[in-house]
Amino acid sequence: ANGATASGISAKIPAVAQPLAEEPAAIASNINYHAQFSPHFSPFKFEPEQAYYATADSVRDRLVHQWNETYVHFHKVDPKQTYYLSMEYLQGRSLTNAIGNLGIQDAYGDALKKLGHQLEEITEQEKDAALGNGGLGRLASCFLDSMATLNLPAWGYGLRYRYGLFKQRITKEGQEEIAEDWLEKFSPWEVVRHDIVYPVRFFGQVEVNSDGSRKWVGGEVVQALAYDVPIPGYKTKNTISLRLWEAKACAEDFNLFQFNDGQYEAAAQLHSQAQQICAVLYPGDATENGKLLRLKQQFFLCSASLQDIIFRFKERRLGKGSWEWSEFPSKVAVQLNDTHPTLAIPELMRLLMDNEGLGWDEAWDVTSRTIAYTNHTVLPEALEKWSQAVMWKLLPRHMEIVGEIDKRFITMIREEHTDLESKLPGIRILDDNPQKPVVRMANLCVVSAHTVNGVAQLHSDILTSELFADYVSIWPTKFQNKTNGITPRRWLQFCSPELSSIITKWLKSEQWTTNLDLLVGLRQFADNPELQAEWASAKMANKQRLAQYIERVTGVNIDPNSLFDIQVKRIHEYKRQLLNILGAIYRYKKLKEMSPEERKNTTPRTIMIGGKAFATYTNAKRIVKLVNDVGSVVNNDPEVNRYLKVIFVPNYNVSVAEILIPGSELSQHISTAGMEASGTSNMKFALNGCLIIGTLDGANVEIREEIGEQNFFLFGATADQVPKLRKERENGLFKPDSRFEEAKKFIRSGAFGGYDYNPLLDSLEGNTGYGRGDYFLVGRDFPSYMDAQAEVDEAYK
Ligand code: 4GP
Repeated sequence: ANGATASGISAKIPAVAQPLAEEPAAIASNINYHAQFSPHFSPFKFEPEQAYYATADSVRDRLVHQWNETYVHFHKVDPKQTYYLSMEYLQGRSLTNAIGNLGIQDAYGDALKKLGHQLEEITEQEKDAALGNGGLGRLASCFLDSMATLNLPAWGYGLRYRYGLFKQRITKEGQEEIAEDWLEKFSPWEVVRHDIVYPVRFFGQVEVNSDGSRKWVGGEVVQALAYDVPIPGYKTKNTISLRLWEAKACAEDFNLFQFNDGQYEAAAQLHSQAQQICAVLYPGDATENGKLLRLKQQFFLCSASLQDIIFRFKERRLGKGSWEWSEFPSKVAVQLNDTHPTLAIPELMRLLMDNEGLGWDEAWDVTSRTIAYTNHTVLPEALEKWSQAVMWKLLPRHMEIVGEIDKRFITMIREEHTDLESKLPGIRILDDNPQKPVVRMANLCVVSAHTVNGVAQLHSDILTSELFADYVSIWPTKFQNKTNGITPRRWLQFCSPELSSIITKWLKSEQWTTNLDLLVGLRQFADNPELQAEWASAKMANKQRLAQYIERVTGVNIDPNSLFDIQVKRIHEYKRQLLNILGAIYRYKKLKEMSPEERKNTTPRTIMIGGKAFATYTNAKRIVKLVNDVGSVVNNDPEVNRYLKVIFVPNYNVSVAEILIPGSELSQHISTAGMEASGTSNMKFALNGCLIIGTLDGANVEIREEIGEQNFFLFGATADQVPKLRKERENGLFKPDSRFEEAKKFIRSGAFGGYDYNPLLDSLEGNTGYGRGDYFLVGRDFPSYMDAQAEVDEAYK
């Protein structure tokens, strides 16, 4: 993005200073028009669901208008374009965001009133578009919003999964996954582009032509069809595209002969194979078939997107007379969202060499100046490695290219960096270990991309000092930090209108919505009782809304006067939801031991935990079960449930976050230091006036600097202490705190039911006996965590 700004998008799309002048009456008639003339339902029905679709159609008309203008404008100006390649986008709902960005929410609210509906109820009808898992996918969606708002010429590319992230249902057994049918009816926010179709090949073989050039032929070819989603910027006409690819077979792939012969499945085999590609987000990859399908998905995204990017480049260059391929990197920036789209590297090389006739050196120069890579995690299991055998089978030409990149890298090290020669087995791209030869995708990215970034300062430091340390002396300027961010529109302005208007009132300006630094202007009023009262009343309103939501989805009544303490994110051992629930269990046990008088002096708390566990991640699912079991006991215990409630918030997603975060007072970001690359919900909570309890990890470090130590309850080991502590633990030198032992013992006693929690608890024991070493240092950090929680209780009073 910086590059694009620097290269000068001279003709920015003019900002629309005033919200579009739209009369509610005219909008109402437009909604009516859609209910009748683009009817997806009987035109005689106008229940909230029908009203939602008609409203969305009407909003989309406005978006399409700006969208077309944006395209024409950038086509004429031909600036450098940023292309974000991501296997995940967690868009959430679009209606509130679209009318908010267009500045027409009041007009739409009034129009709907005229039609007998409430805007809030209508927006509730929308299903979340959850084409992602967690932070990485939501970051991609926040970037799209931000790039549109900054008037950047940017595109997002992704896949149009038929089923997004599963719906989480909580039963007596714990988490159950159900297919999320976000396209059950249809999505009003996408437009199919029947004119934008590219062939994508799999399998086949490489042919050598008489001139020595190579060509990939044979195999299977599927069609990539574009579905475009308009992404409006805030208070600007700039409306960019999220282009999602769907896989289709051609008509001739349907075997009529077989069909007429009664072989229905065989006749449609190629069609169903094509459909599998975009069927689900993250197909299980425990089997060989699953691995192949996932690799197919990744290549499908890369190939279709690059063909489209090259097509657009050529189309625009042709209008400018003569041009050179060497100009490509000054017109195209391709950002890889983690290693999932790494195949863009060999695919761009292939397209340039085999289709466009460039030589290796020229193609390599263009590719490496075009591609940049963002790393989102240091967890070894998330650093992708693909079997060389599977790659040769599915993408033979790409394996030739990857092999050549690897060979040239080795030669370069041997000739120019002899000091690194002994490191070659770890830093080269191919791992030729005969037991399991693989391609290391992160190494391919680091070797090929012109920049590599981490997503918070601490994480970027870990990349250069540990994960990618050996590459730093080869390319000292390649490595950067880009701390993550979030859109303040969705995550404050639209999800907490009360708090937003207070901020705007005191700052006497709304400019903070595009320049968050201006929030510092509130500091001078921090002690003003009037502001404090307004602030507290907005927080209370958000807590009440949250309490109503919790009652609706769990049946549990929670007290808005208790401290609302929230941890929501994917369930993972390194994120340590287990530390949180162990703390809650200890709290419960102590409350039980207190006299009624003593209890009155405690700080009543409602602990809410939400998040999805990957379907095959057993320990994560046990944690979900434990939180639910603890909730069942605590919430039904009349002796103490005025002082403590434990809620598992089911089916956490973007729109649930929009209710939870504004109602939060304390939020937990308690990962083992060094393991959470950044975190982004920490930013959303802090932005909503919520205090944080956390470790010095990821973006917590930078957030703490901004919000001040007094607003951050710090505990736990630091990243540089972790390796030594793990060693100590392994060597039996760790002495657990008695509170930690007590909490575990309480669970083992069956206080929370008969489920066998031993395997989960055993993971917290030392390496001696049955333990698995407490790799995430829950035991080590437990005492300081409990101390920090005690400070929280005091502060809340
Ligand atoms: C996540 C990281 O775990 C999180 O710390 C970070 O904030 C987020 O990416 C965005 O950078 N990683 C993933 C993943 O979601 O799938 O690796």
